[in-house]
Amino acid sequence: MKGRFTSGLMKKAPWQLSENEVTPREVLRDRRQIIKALGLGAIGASIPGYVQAGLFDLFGEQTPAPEFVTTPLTYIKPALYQSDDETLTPYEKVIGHNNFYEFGTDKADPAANAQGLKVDPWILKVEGEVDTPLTLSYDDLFKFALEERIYRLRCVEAWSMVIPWVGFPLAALLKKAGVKPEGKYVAFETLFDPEQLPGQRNRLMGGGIHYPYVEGLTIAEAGNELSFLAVGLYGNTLPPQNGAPIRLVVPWKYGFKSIKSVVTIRVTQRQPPTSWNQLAPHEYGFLANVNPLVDHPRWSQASERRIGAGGLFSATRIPTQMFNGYGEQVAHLYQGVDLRKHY
Ligand SMILES: Nc1nc2c(c(=O)[nH]1)N[C@H]1C(S)=C(S)[C@@H](COP(=O)(O)O)O[C@H]1N2
Ligand SMILES: [Mo]
Repeated sequence: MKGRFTSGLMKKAPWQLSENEVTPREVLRDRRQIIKALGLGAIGASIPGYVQAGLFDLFGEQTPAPEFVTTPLTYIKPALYQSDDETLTPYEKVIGHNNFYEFGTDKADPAANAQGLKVDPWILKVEGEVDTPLTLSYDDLFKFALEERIYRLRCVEAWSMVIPWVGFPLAALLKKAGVKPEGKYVAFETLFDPEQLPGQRNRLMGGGIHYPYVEGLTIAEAGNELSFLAVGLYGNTLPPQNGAPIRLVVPWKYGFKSIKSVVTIRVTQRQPPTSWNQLAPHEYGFLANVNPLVDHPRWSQASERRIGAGGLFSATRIPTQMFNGYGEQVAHLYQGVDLRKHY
C-alpha cells in the first residue's frame, strides 16, 4: 500500500517510471515537455529555490547525502517505564519502517531520504499562552533530565512497534514556560523547509498533506505523565527518519499524533487544526485515541501487526488494546466523552 489513499493521487506519474522502463531519449523528451508544460523555459531563473529543487526531484537528479550520525545519550531508566512483558522492536525496524511524509510516503522513504537533515543548529519555540516564552537551541534540548521509556507505538494503519525512547516529559517543558489559565490546548508544528524536506515541495511525494505538519493535544493530555518529548531512541540521539532532533510521543493515541522534528509548541485557547484531520476528517479525528472498538472507515482497528524480528515484513497479528494498553494512566481524561463521536 502506498500511503493511506486509494485515490488517483498516488498513481504512478510518468516521471516515476523506473530507469529500465524508459530510454534516456524518452527521459530527455519528457523533461522538455514538463518544462514547457509548466511554462518554466524562460522564467526558470526567477522561480524560488525550492520549486527548482522540486523539478530536480522529478528528474531524479539529487545527490545522495552521507549517512546521519547519532550520538550516545546519558539518561536514567525509571522502573515504571521499563517493560517485562513486551519484546522490543529491533533497531533496524524502528529506523527502517517509518511514516514521515515530508520524505515520501513509502515506509522505506524516510530512511532513504532523510539522512541529510540538518538538526544542529535547531530552534524550538514555546509560545502562546505562557508566562515565559522559550527559545531553545539544539543543546538546550538535551539539558532536561533525560529518561528512557519503553512505549508501544500503534499506527492508525494497524501496525505497531515497541520502542525504547529517550527524552523528557512534555509537562517538564510546559512547567518551565508556565501555562496561563487561558491555555486550553497545545499546538505543535514540524519544521517547514521545502529545500530540505522534499515532500513539502512535491505534492505527490508528500502524500497531499498541507505542510507544515501540525498536531495538537488538550492541555490535560499534554500535562499527562505519559506525554513525552523524545530526543533519542535505543540510547542514542534520534535518527532523522524518527523525527530528529525532537519529536512528540503520545503512546495512547494513533501514531500520527506523535509529530516529528518539532520547531514550535504553542499553548492556545482554541483547538488547533491537525494535519490528518484536515486531509480526511471522517477518517482521522482530533483525539485519535487507540480504540479497538471504533474501526477506521476502510479497515478494522480490532487487531494490529506487531513488527518484530525476522524479514522486513515479518509481523505477528495481536489484538489491539483500548488506549493502546495505557487506560490506567489516561482513561480518566475521557470520562463522559463519546469516543465513537470523538474518534
Ligand atoms: N512531521 C511528521 N510527523 C509524523 C508523521 C509525518 O508524516 N510527518 N507521521 C506520523 C505517523 S503516521 C506515525 S505512525 C509516526 C511514526 O513514527 P516512527 O517512524 O518514528 O515509528 O510518526 C508520526 N509523526
Ligand atoms: Mo501512523
